[in-house]
Order: sequence, then C-alpha cells, then structure tokens
Amino acid sequence: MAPVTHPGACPLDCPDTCVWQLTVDDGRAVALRGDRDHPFTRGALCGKVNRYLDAVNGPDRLTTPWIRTGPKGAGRVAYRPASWAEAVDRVAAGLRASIDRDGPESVLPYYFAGTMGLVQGWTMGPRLFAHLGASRLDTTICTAAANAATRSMYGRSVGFEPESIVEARLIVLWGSNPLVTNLHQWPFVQQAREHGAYVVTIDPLRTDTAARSDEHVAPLPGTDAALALGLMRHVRDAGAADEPWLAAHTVGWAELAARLDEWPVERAAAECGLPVEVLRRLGDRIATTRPTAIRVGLGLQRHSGAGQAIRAICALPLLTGDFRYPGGGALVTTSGHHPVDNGPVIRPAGMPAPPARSLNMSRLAAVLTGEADPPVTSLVVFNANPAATAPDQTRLLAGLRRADLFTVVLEQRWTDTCDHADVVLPATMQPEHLDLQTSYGHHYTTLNLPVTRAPGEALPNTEIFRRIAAALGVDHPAFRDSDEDLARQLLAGTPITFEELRERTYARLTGVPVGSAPFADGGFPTPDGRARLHDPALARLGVDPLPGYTPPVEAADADLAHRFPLLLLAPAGRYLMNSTFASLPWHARRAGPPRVHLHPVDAAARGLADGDAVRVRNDRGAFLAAVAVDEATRPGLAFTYKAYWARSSPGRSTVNAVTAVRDADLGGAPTFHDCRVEVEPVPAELLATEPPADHPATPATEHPTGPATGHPAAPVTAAGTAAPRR
Ligand SMILES: Nc1nc2c(c(=O)[nH]1)N[C@H]1C(S)=C(S)[C@@H](COP(=O)(O)OP(=O)(O)OC[C@H]3O[C@@H](n4cnc5c(=O)[nH]c(N)nc54)[C@H](O)[C@@H]3O)O[C@H]1N2
Ligand SMILES: Nc1nc2c(c(=O)[nH]1)N[C@H]1C(S)=C(S)[C@@H](COP(=O)(O)OP(=O)(O)OC[C@H]3O[C@@H](n4cnc5c(=O)[nH]c(N)nc54)[C@H](O)[C@@H]3O)O[C@H]1N2
Ligand code: SF4
Ligand SMILES: [Mo]
Repeated sequence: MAPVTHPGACPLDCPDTCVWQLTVDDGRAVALRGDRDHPFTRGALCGKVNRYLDAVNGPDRLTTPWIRTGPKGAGRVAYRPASWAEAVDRVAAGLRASIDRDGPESVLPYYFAGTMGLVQGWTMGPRLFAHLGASRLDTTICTAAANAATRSMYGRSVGFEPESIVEARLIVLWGSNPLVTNLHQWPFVQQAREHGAYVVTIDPLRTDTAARSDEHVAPLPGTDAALALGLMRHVRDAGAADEPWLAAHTVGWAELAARLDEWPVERAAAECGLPVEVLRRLGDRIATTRPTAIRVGLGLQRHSGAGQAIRAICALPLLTGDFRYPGGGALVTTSGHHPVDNGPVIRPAGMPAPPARSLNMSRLAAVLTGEADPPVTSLVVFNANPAATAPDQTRLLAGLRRADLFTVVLEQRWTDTCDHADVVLPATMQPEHLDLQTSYGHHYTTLNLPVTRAPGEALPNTEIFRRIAAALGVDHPAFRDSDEDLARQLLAGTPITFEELRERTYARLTGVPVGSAPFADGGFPTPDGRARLHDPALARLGVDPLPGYTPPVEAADADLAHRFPLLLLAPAGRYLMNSTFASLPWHARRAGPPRVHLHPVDAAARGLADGDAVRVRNDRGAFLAAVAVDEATRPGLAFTYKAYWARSSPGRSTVNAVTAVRDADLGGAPTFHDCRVEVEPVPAELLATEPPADHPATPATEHPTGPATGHPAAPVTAAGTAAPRR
C-alpha cells in the first residue's frame, strides 16, 4: 500500500501544540512535517520535533514489561523482561499490599505533562487512583504559581488572544523566551514589529529572545514584583491610569494605589539591581503606548515570591486599561479559555471515589523521605521523569531507593526514574494512541488518532490502567470506557464535538471569551466580572490581598550568600523538552554536555576559563559541568539548562541535585530558580562520561517490524483516519 499522510498533534509540554502531518508506510511512521494550514503554528515544527521520529522509531523504545531482579538504582541490568500478565499481577499485588497494610492513601500516583494529551494523561490513571482512594497529586511542578495568581486576579488563566499581539505597539516579553519555548508566538511578535511595535524582554539572562528584542531589561532574579510595582507607580504618577476603566471593571484600585505610595521607582530599581533610568524609560513607554501587550512566561514563576510577582505583572495592564484594545493586556497561559473540565471524567457520577489527602508533587523528595504521614509505600509514575526533573534530587533518589517503597513506571524509554522501579511498563507514543489536546498557548483543540503500530507490546496508558484495574478486581463500568469514550467525555460541556474533530482534526474555541479584546468591557471570569487588584480571599488565607513583593529566600540570605555566592537559574534549553529526548543521539549532540555559564568576572575570580571542569554545589548536593564564560549573564548570576539525565551526566547527577524543595508564596509551586551555589574547579577527567555499562545500548528486545504482538493500533480506514478503538 502506498504511504498515507495523517494529521495529528505534537503531544509535548509546549504552549504551541502544533498540528502535524505524519506519513505512514506499512504501519510505520516514515516522515513528519508541520501542518501548513494551521492558523497558529502555520507549518513549521521546531528543530527537536523535526526529529521526533528518532524517538518513535528509536531502537531504545520499551517493547515489553520489565521486572526488577537486582538492587534499585543499579540500572537496566537489574531487570528481566516479563509478560503483561505477570507484570500486571505484580503491580496489583504491590498496590494491594500497600492498601491492605497502610491504607489507600499510602498509594501515590505521580504524573505530569510528558504528554499533554488529556486522554493519556488525565483520565483513566487519575480515575483509577480516585476510585482506590489513593493520595491525590497536587500537580504543581509547572504552572501552579501562575495559575493561582491569574485565578486570583482574572478568575482563571485568561488573557489577550496570542495572535492579537500583532496589534500591539509595545510588547513586553516578561520572563519568557519564545524563540526557544513558544516558537510560534514569535512570528506574530515580528509582524507587530513590522508595524512599528517596540519589543522589550525582561529576563535576568541575555537569551536569544532578549538579544533579538529592541531592549533587554535584566533584573535580578525573583525581583519582578518590585519591578512591576515600580512601573505601576510611575504610570500612576504620570497620570496614565485609566480611571474610568478601572472603576468599571476592577475592584481594589484605591487600595493598590495606596500600596504604590510605598514603591517609588528608586526603591524598585534598587531591589531589581537596575539603573533607575531603565525603569523610568520603560514606565514612560508603558504610560504612553496603547495597546501594550505583556506576554508572561513561566520561567519567572519558579521563585519564592512568584505568585505575587505574577499578580503585580497582571495588575499593570488593568491600570493602563490595555484590555480595552485588541492586542492589549496580559497573557500568562491560554489554559483558562479552554472549557474542558476533567473533574467529572476523573470522578464520573456514580463511581465511588473516597476523599483523600493531597500531596504536592514538587515536594516529592520530602514526601518520600518522611514528610508524608502515613508514608507513601506505593508510587505509580507516568508521563513524568521525576528522577531528572524534580527538585532536591539526592534526597529524592534516596526516597526512591527505599526498600519499603513499591514503584511502578509507565514509560516509552528507559529513564533515570525507571532505574528505581519495581515494574516498568512499556507505553505507546503519540502516533500509536488516541488523544485530545487543548493548548496553553492558543485557542485550538486538536484530535490525534492512532495511525501506526506500537512497537512490541507497548500499550496506551489508558489500557495499562484498565488492566491494572481489572487485576485489582475493580469492576466498575467506568474502567471499560474506550479512549474515544474518554475523549467524548472530556469534550462534554465544550462547544467542540468529537465528530467535528474527527472531520477536521482541530477546532477553534467559540462561545468563551476569545477573539480580539475579549475583556474590553470587563467580563473577566470572576463572580462579578471584575478583575481583582485586591483579593479578600487571599487575605483569608493569610496572604497579602494586594500584589506585593516577597524577596527571594536564598538570594536574600546573607550567611548563604557568603558560602554560596552565585545565584543559579536553570531555564529551558532548545533541543530538549524538559528531560524528554535527552537520551537520543541527535538531540543529545545538539544540546551538548551540561555546562554552567558564568560571567567573565565570576570566572576570573575563581581562576576558571571556558571549558574548565567544575563542580556546582550547595548544601543539598552537587553536579559536574564544563564552564562556559560569556556575558549572557551578570556578575553573581550563573545558569545552566534544565533536565539532563543523571545517568548520562558526569558524576551521575544533574542541576536538580542543587535545587530546593520549598513552596512559593502561592499555589504550592516549586522554586527551582531560588537557588544559591558555589562553583569550584575539578580535574578535567571527571567530565568524561562513559556509556553507562549498567544500561546496555542494545535493547534486549528488538524493535519489531512485523505485526504488533500486543495491543494493535486501530485499523486505518481508506479515508486515512483511524477507526476509533472500542
Ligand atoms: N525547547 C524547549 N521548549 C520548552 C521546554 C523545554 O524544556 N525546552 N519546556 C516547556 C515547559 S515545561 C515550559 S513550563 C515552558 C517554559 O517556557 P518559558 O517560561 O519561556 O521558559 P523558561 O526557560 O523556563 O523561562 C523563561 C525565562 O525566564 C527567565 N527567568 C528566570 N527567572 C526569572 C526572573 O526572576 N524574572 C524574569 N523576568 N525572568 C526570569 C529565564 O532566564 C528564562 O530565560 O517551556 C516549554 N517549552
Ligand atoms: N531545574 C529545573 N527543573 C525543572 C524545571 C526548571 O525550569 N528547572 N522545569 C520544571 C517544569 S516547568 C516541568 S513542566 C517539569 C517537567 O518534568 P516531567 O513532567 O518529568 O517532564 P519530562 O522530563 O518531559 O518527562 C516526561 C516523561 O513522560 C514520558 N511520556 C511521554 N508521553 C508518555 C505517554 O504517553 N505515556 C507514558 N507512560 N509516558 C510518556 C516521556 O518519555 C518522559 O520521560 O520539570 C520541571 N523541572
Ligand atoms: S514542541 Fe512545541 S513547537 Fe515543537 S512541534 Fe511540539 S508544539 Fe510545536
Ligand atoms: Mo513546565
């Protein structure tokens, strides 16, 4: 049969959610390109996903379940392949033992956005754990501070329409690096520029985005709230507050105006480590330019005062009345525009779901080493690689190696987390399963149908959880729902239908506040439609009801500053997606080995030259890296990229060995970027990494090319769409 091309969606944790066209020959994916007609992503995939088929067709795909036979942490040599029947029985026995001995809350699922697909991520797995009465996972690792802040101020995470930024005359990219992390937003920024817009990037680091902006403002990390308060003060004093709009569509302007009395630009500039003229100039621009669009990234929220910082930034366009104009206002994520509610899908009416405690995923290292009472004795990980991505790695790995912890990992390839599992279960990838994607960077919903054969015996997460449910003796009809049933349930209550998506792959939101200037006349998703500059609900939680400034914890600690003089950021790198792709040869080559970037002043003070080997350390742990000396950063501030894998890193640890378990001010969010370290030279030999002998390069099970032996992919119909699996 001739090759056939099918539409689908990129599943990665990226705001762009590209629509792609995948060419399939004899059940195997052979080519991938972007969908040129998609209104937001317009045909180009990013570099790392242009090579996505390396991941799909890689010889290192997991094709069979694995059961541990040796010590935890000893690598894949400590495992043997097993049949699904044996593996699922082993999982059920492990979970049952925890439940019987320690109660259902001793079981903890740990999952995030390894796939952003709602069906494979947020349906059958969470449903099973809800039904068991397992501990609930508070999914804070990425957007918790931003969500709490936008919920407080705007009602939900809503803002201007990403495409409408073309209308803006001033664009502020605040703690956001779209050229690396939100690529398809950039052409809209460029289009605005062609019409005369001025682009300012606010980032402590000179990223590609900062370098290609008209102006780069580089505050000290964690000081954005002070910056926003100072700018608001300047706007107010310039007489540029939009009093009629504030009166009609916000609450709390009088209280905020009084707060601004405390924030002369001189104070703000001193907190941010910026010349006062920089604030005055930016304040003047904001005061005089309508519309101003503030595109807020997620990187700036990994700080102790992040919630209030985002509240302060989100208050600024309320002051200027920018939401009046197409292209004006602020946007953190578009998530709050998508009306999908997975609550009733996880806990369907009529399915028993006992109440249970919540555990904060960002505190996993603490949860597994004594913080949880009763302790967690079973952990089921899917769509995540916490051994690489969660903070306080040394403590976390000690927790994962506990003899009394039973761990199950559902994965596509063998990660650092798999090294600590009792049972590893092989999962399908996007071309092999059905999924539904909303987006945190635009207003389209996309359907992805299975169009290729899964390798070996890999199964979709949903099917794995159905089998575990059956092995546990759970006999509720909710565990017989097909993936299409789940997708339909997710779409219930939205203006988008499954049929429409099957026909056209993606659909734009309608009937919710979208389009140009959706909040021109207020109508924020708060009970009274007004945005809340002052939020009494926060006061009831003991939190400052006004946007305020919480200084970073480690930056402000004098004793710590003496011992660990450098602040360390670990933002996103271009060629990896969190820890995804870190083990693939092309991606690993492009990403290069771990490096820590130092300002020439800091390098010289330590006698370090470009390329030297160093240990980056603090009281929590250490990782090894090569030094990169450049002026992308300022004296006293170092950076590296997030989420390498420990087992392929020198010294077998990564940046998360130095990051802390500490909650931000709102949402229980993590504070990866509030981190002090010292950097010291080590012998160059320490950087040499051998291919790990405990992870044989040749998989024990060959990647099959014949018919799948496990769960077959849905048959592909003549029309080129896959028949839904029932
Ligand atoms: N290529 C690639 N793309 C990705 C990812 C990836 O790993 N690789 N990750 C995805 C995920 S999970 C997410 S959440 C998004 C994140 O998307 P972004 O938020 O755009 O990315 P980050 O690199 O985390 O952070 C953006 C910038 O915030 C800056 N920053 C750090 N601290 C501060 C601060 O205190 N103030 C200010 N103003 N800026 C600060 C960092 O220097 C960084 O350049 O990207 C997604 N896209
Ligand atoms: N130091 C530092 N650490 C950080 C950050 C930072 O800025 N600095 N950023 C944080 C942020 S923003 C985030 S979002 C987290 C992300 O952290 P994680 O959620 O752990 O993300 P990934 O590292 O991408 O791991 C996702 C895993 O899911 C697997 N996967 C993908 N699809 C499927 C599927 O369908 N089924 C199954 N079973 N598995 C699948 C992939 O193979 C991959 O191994 O990392 C955080 N860690
Ligand atoms: S990672 Fe983002 S930019 Fe790259 S293809 Fe996926 S959705 Fe598009
Ligand atoms: Mo994230």
